Amino acid sequence: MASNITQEADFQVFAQQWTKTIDSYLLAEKPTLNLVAANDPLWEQALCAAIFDGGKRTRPLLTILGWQVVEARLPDAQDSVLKVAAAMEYIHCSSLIFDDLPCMDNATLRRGSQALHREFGQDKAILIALSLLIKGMDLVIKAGLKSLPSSSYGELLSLLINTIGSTGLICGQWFDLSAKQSEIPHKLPSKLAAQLTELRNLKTMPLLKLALTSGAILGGATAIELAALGDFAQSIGSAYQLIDDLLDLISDSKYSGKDTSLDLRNDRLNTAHQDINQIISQLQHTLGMARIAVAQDLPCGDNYQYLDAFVRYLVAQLNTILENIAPEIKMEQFYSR
Ligand code: GRG
Repeated sequence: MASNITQEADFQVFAQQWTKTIDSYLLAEKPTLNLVAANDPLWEQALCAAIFDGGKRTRPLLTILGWQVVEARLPDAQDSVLKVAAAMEYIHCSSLIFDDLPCMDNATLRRGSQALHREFGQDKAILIALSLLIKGMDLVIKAGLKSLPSSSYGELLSLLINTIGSTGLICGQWFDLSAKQSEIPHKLPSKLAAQLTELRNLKTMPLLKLALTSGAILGGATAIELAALGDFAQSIGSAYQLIDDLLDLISDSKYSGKDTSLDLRNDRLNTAHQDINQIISQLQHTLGMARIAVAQDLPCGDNYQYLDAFVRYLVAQLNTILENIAPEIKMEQFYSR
C-alpha cells in the first residue's frame, strides 16, 4: 500500500505513490453488464477506453488527499475512501464523454486518443457515460453507508447530488453551451465578469470540491475543516479551469491530448482570452486565496503540506504551458510556510 504524506511534499510523488492503487480500484469496480451479457468484448473495450486512455487522476488523488489532510480519523475507512476516489474518476470520465459529443463541444480527441463517440459511436458513448455516472453514484452511496454516521452520510449524499445536478456540473455546462464569447462586451463591469466566470467554473469546480471534501468527510473532518477545504477547492477549481482554458488556446494537441481552439470554434466563453500577464496575476490571486483558506483552520503539520504541494503542481503545469506560448514569462512558485 502507498505510503503516507511526508515533509518534502511533492504532489507528483504523491500521485506516483497512489496511481497504481487508484487504477486497481478503477478496474475492480468498473460497471458491468447484466450477467447474461457480461462478457461483451465491445462493452469492455469502450469502457476501458473511457477510463484508462490517459488522465492525470486529479480527482481521485484529491479524495485521498482530503482523507489524509484530516489525518484519516475514522477507523477502517481506507477501502471506502478508495471506492469514492474511483467514483470521482468515473463521474469525471462520464462528464468528458458527454462534453465531447457532437451536440456539445464536438471534440475529436481526448487524452491523446479519439473521443469515445468517434471510436464507438454516439449511441455506445452515451450508454458508457451514463453507466459511469450511475456507478460513481452507487459507489459513493455504498461507501458512505458503510463508513459514515448518518449525519455525515446525509451530508455526503447532498454534496454528491448538488455537484452533478442542475446546481453544479449541469448548470456550468448549460451556461457554457449558452453564452457566446462574441456577444460579451470587451469591457464588462468587474462584478458581472466575475459572475460569468463563476457560472462557467461550475462545470469544473464542483467535482474537484466534492473529490476533496468527500475524502475529508470519510476522514472524520470537523465542520470548520470542511469549510476550509471547500474554500480551498473553490479557488483551485477556478485556477484549474483557467489553466484548461489556456490549454485550449495554445493549439498544441500533442501537448494537451485534446482538440485545441475548440472554444474559439464553438464561440464559447474562455477566461484565458486576455493578456497573459493578467492571467498570471489572476492565478496568483486565486491560488493565494486557496492557501489562505486552509492556512487558518487546518493543522500546520505534514498533511497540510500536500495542499500546498497541489498548488505548486498547478503552478508548474501553468509554467509548462507558458514555455510553449510565452517562454519569457514564468509564474513564481509559492513556498510552504
Ligand atoms: C452530470 C456527468 C455529468 C455531466 C453533465 C457534460 C457536463 C454536464 C459537464 C462537462 C464538464 C466538463 C467536461 C468540464 C471540463 C473539466 C476539465 C477541466 C477537464 C479536464 O480535466 P483534467 O485536466 O483531465 O483533470 P484529465 O484528462 O487529466 O482527467
